Amino acid sequence: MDRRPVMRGAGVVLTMTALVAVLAACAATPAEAPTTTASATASPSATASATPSPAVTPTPTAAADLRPLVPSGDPVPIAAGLEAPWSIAQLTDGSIFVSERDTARILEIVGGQAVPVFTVPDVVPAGEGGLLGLATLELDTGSYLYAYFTAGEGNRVVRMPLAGSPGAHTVGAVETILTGIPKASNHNGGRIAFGPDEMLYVTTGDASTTSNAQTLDSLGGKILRVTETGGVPSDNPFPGSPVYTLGHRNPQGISWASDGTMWAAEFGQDTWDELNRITPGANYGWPVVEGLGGDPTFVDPVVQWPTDDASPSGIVVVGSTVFLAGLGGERLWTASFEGAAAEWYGGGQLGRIRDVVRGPGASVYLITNNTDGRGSPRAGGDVLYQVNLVPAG
Ligand SMILES: [Ca+2]
Repeated sequence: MDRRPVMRGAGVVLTMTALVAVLAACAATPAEAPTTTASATASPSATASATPSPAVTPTPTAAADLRPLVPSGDPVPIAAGLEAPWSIAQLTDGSIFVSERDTARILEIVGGQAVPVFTVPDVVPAGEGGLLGLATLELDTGSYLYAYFTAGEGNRVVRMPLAGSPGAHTVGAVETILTGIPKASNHNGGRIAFGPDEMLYVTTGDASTTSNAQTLDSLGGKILRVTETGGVPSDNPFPGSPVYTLGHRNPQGISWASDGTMWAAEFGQDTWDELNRITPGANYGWPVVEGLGGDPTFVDPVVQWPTDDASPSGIVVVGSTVFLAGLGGERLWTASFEGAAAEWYGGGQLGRIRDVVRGPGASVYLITNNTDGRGSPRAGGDVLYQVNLVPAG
C-alpha cells in the first residue's frame, strides 16, 4: 500500500536538521530552573519472555540531536475553555485535535478557538472512562482519526475518515476496529498511537480487576499492538494475540525515541508510578510488583515516582528527553533514558496535566485537566499550552 509517513506520537514530522537549527537559535539557559529530584532509578532487568522483536526500523540519529532538552519560560496558552480534555492529535499540516472525555467531543483548535468537529456516538462516560485517546493516520488514500473510548460493554477503538481542510475538518462514518477491552469506573488506560513500525499501539488498564494484567486472555492491563484495521500482526510476541506487553496497571502514556525504542508510563496504586522501557512480550509486574521489584521475572521501571508527585498520563519523547504529563503531581516531568528526572511548573502553576505531545519546532503541547472531577476547575476551563524547549545546561 502506498502511504505517506505515519504520524507518530505527537505526529509533527520535524527533521533533525531543523531541530538542531531551532535549538541552536535558542538561548542556552532555561528561564526556569528545574527542581532536581531524587527519583529512584534502575537499569531495566532482563525481559521475562524470549520473544522475537517486531521489525522496527531504527532511524539513524546524529549525536547532537540527543542533547537533553528542558522547558524554557512559561507555557504559552493556545486555546482555553476545554472540558476534561484527554488527548491531543495532529496532522502533518499542523491541524490540532483534542478529545473531551465526558462530552465525547472532538475539537479542532482553530485560531485559538476550540471548534467542535464531531461528537463520537456510543461513548458512555463514567468515572475515568469516556472519550479518551486520539491518533491520526495519513495515507495517500485518505486520512483517519482513531479514538479509544468507553462504550456500554467495554472499551473499544474506532476509526473515522477525516475530510475537509485545516480549520474545517469533517468526520465520516465510525468503524469499530477493536473491542473486548474491559472497562471499569477506574483504570481504563486509553492512550493510542502509531509506532514507527506503522502499527497501532493501545494502552489498557486493569479495569480494577488486578488479575487481568497477568492474564493473556484478557485485553486489560496491557499494551496492545494491532494493524490499522485492528488485525493481529503476524510478528506479535504472543501468536494470534494483540497483546504486546503485560503486567500493567493503568498505562496512559506511550512514545518512541528516534532509534525505535518504545517508552510507556503508568499509574501506580499507592506507592510508585512508573516510566518503563517497553520490549515486546515483556511482563511489567503488576499486580505482583509495583515499582522496582528486583524480580527477574518482571521488567523494572527506569524511573519510579511517589504517586503524589507524578501520576503520569501522556508522554512524549523528544530527542533524548521523555516528557511526562503529571496529573496528581500537577507538574510536567522530564526524564532521561538513563532515569534522571526533573520537574517543571509545579506549585499549582498549571494544575493537573493530562497529555503532552510534540509541538512545532522545538516545543511540546500540553493540556491541563482541572475540570476532570479530581482537580479544582479554574476560570476559563482547561487550556492547551505550548512549551518551548531549549538544550539543558
Ligand atoms: Ca511495573
